[in-house]
Amino acid sequence: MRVIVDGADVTVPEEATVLSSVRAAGAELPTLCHDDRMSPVGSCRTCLARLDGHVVAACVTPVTDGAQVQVEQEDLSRLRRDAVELIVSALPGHALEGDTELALLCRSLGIGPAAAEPERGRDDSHPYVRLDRDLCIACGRCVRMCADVQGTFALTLTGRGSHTVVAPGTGGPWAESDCVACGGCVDTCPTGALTEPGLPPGTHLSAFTRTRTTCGYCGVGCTLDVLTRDGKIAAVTPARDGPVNRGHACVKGRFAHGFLRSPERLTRPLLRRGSLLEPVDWPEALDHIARGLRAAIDQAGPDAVAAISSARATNEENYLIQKFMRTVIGTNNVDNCSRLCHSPSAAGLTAAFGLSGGTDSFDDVEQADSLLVVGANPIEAHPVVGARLLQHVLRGTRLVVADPRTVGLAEHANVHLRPRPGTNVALFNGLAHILLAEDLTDQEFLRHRATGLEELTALLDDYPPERVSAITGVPAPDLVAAARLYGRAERPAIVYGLGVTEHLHGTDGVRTLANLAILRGAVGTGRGYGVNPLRGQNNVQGASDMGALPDLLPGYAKVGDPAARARAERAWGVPVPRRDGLRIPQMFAAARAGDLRALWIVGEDVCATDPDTNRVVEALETCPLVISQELFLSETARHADVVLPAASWLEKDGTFVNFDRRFQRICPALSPPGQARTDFAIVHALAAALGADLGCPTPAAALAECGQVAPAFGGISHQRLDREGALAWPCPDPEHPGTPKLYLDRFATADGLAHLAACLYLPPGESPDDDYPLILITGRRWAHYNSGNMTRRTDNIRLAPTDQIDVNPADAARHAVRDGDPVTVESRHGRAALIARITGDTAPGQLFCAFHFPANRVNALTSGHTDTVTSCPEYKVTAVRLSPGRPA
Ligand SMILES: Nc1nc2c(c(=O)[nH]1)N[C@H]1C(S)=C(S)[C@@H](COP(=O)(O)OP(=O)(O)OC[C@H]3O[C@@H](n4cnc5c(=O)[nH]c(N)nc54)[C@H](O)[C@@H]3O)O[C@H]1N2
Ligand SMILES: Nc1nc2c(c(=O)[nH]1)N[C@H]1C(S)=C(S)[C@@H](COP(=O)(O)OP(=O)(O)OC[C@H]3O[C@@H](n4cnc5c(=O)[nH]c(N)nc54)[C@H](O)[C@@H]3O)O[C@H]1N2
Ligand SMILES: [Mo]
Repeated sequence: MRVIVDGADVTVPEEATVLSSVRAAGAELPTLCHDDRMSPVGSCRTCLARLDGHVVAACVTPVTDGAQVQVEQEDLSRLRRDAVELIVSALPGHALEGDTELALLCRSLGIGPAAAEPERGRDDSHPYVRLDRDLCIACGRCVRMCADVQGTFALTLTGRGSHTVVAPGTGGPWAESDCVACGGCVDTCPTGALTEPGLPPGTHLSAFTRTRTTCGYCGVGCTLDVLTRDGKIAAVTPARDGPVNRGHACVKGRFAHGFLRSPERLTRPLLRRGSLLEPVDWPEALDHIARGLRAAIDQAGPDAVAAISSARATNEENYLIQKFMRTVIGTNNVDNCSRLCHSPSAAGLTAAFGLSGGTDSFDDVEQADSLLVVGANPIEAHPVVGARLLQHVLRGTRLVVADPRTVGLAEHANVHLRPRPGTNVALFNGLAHILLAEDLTDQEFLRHRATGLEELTALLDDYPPERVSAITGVPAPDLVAAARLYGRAERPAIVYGLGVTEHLHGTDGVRTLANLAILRGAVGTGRGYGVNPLRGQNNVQGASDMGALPDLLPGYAKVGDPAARARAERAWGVPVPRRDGLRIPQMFAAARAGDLRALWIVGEDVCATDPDTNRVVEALETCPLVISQELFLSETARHADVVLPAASWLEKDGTFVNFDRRFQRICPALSPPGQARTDFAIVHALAAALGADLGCPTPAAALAECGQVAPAFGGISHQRLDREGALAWPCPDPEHPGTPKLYLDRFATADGLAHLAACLYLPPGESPDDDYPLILITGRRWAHYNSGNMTRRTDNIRLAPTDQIDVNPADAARHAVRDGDPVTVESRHGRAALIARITGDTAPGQLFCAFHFPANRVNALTSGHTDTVTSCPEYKVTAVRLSPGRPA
């Protein structure tokens, strides 16, 4: 529609307000109580404008076609100025210092100085959020940010009249509140009442350098602006135009950067001399490695060398590492932590649909009218996605959560299915049985676009609700209710996590979950948003896309396929080994057997995060040359022969691929400390030490070369990403817009059809018995990240100082364990020491803990059982026993 703003014609969308029309006309209004990320309230009276003759608050007033809006009028300016002056009159002098929204506004209006006496005091209890109550104008933006964007509802306004001020809803200090430190309140505060330590009140932002990059923690891929000065990070702010985060962030991306300047950061290479790791210079370290690699190859051939590439590192680094292994060493022994995580997704989704990635973009998933969230805890593990899902549910979308625990989203679910850990295949078969029995399938889709229905139908006869209920422990009526919510929705979507994959039959779990979308015709059509894994690490999708896998080249071409090898050989100019390489668990087994003679581990703390720690340590101790490329002296680095100091994501140039297949740029905000180098530079140096040249002198050149080897990435370049922003693969040529939603024409399988899978339910690798009567589930907590090597070296340690183990009250009573007690947990494989947290979030007979504090040795408990198809560890099911007190 058309609106006239101060005489000028502007075109605005249907839902436009006076404020958005004014902005569309290129004019500005002060908006002290408004932020586009939340719904407007119109309380501060600073955005007054005239609409068809009436004075209105612009932020809350809609416009109609042909409306006349006036902004530049004498009386309006005076009213706005009066409103601001009234607000400022209650504030103390320091209110107008620095570059807050209020200070800038007052400077532009010539208002000041403020002069009230400070009287309400500060709350500095929290490491990241500081409150100066005297600067609070009770605009409520922080409260709405916490509710409307983050969904934590931790804040409220208390007090009366001019004494109204923000406070945690729990009363008491901020540090003890429900706040999860997303930073949204700080970000929106217009006055400096809420600040973060790096940008205290009075800060002038022009003094900082701003670098746009992508978060290097989880796979969500938040766009962040990093503010630096004098070689240090002052603050990280979420970008309003970030395609996934849209101005939001979480405690990790926003605040957990203190590890960068930790005194424990590695700044020099280390070389083992006896029991000590001693600092050496790069030439000596590289020479030692080169001699070790040559010796390994001379003694036992190139397959005696293996590399674990890093899902924390960039695409370009992963590309270079696999190229190094394949062309300089001559082996396919290269893998990445996708093995421990979503390798069953890669295998399962490829078998079902043809490509190794989620089927739809998250923006689409957010349009679903029914969500099935399975074995995922996005509120803690992918907080920005979790917040978006939660808001979607609060707006009325129906939600089924399938998780043995009462995870954050489960509290808002229409149906919460709580299957026994390890029984997903029975659960999904049971849901499929009901879809068929109640005719909730898409017959047309099944006839033309899918295959395998007959076999599946026959199998599903054996999965009626009663039997499924007996296996899973989920009441039959809940199964029926969940199947109907999914089956009757017009646009359902499935989102899932490690609760599906990290099992003995994880790939079967992915296949049988995909069955639901196929039966319902909710994938590759406009009638639903497919099956979407919440990939874990910042670049785990990318590490696999780049071919850091033992059986697959860049772009998922099979190593065994002569045509694929020929394509790579053309680009690389050397033969590519044809035999599949070792997977991570096989690397350790080969090392223990004496067959693997050199292992290069980049950015993975295998002694903390791989299962059955004692056996991993044995492997490293047997292997003659272990190289750990790290930020810190991790558990793994302690067992290495050479430790190489690496740069972190905030110090690097390149790209990551996020969970919905988007390539995004990362740019260095700082230089690496001391002699630390980027993984990119280290691979090149290692190649040079062996007399080889890998080509690809820059990250941009590496991605360009990758595009020649892998046609799906052929249209993606640094230049284009810098110009256009994120691009979802497949993107085969420079004119291609990318493919956020897959399979609209056909599936990428050989026959173009979606493949239903008839998988029998088989029990998990471990079940409770008299010796080990409880089932331990392991997973994540919000404040720490995986091995914890980074987050433990930030102030997040003040938010969560230790790992706790969740115990159901019934089990706690039986084992004489009270909340906060130290406990010992034992499995067939090892023993761990934890602190008990008594909670009904875990079901009786089940325990839950994270693995963020390696010193507690949680992964000494987990078993060597792995997914039968992909070797992904069964982290989610371990039989254990619990006893009060610390280990003897
Ligand atoms: N704060 C934080 N965020 C992270 C990480 C972190 O360490 N900390 N790590 C990142 C990484 S690498 C990854 S892969 C992602 C992981 O993200 P998620 O997959 O969400 O993480 P988890 O907590 O490991 O597991 C998810 C859920 O699976 C459930 N589950 C266990 N067994 C079963 C089962 O048999 N059936 C079903 N239906 N559910 C089950 C668990 O109860 C748990 O709530 O998070 C990423 N984000
Ligand atoms: N019990 C249990 N164990 C689990 C899981 C579980 O659910 N339960 N989940 C598994 C999963 S899904 C995953 S992904 C793994 C994760 O396991 P890891 O990959 O081992 O965990 P991270 O803490 O992410 O560690 C990576 C290491 O890389 C270093 N690093 C960070 N950035 C860079 C970089 O740019 N370059 C280099 N060279 N180093 C860098 C960090 O200091 C850190 O030590 O853990 C697995 N372990
Ligand atoms: Mo992961």
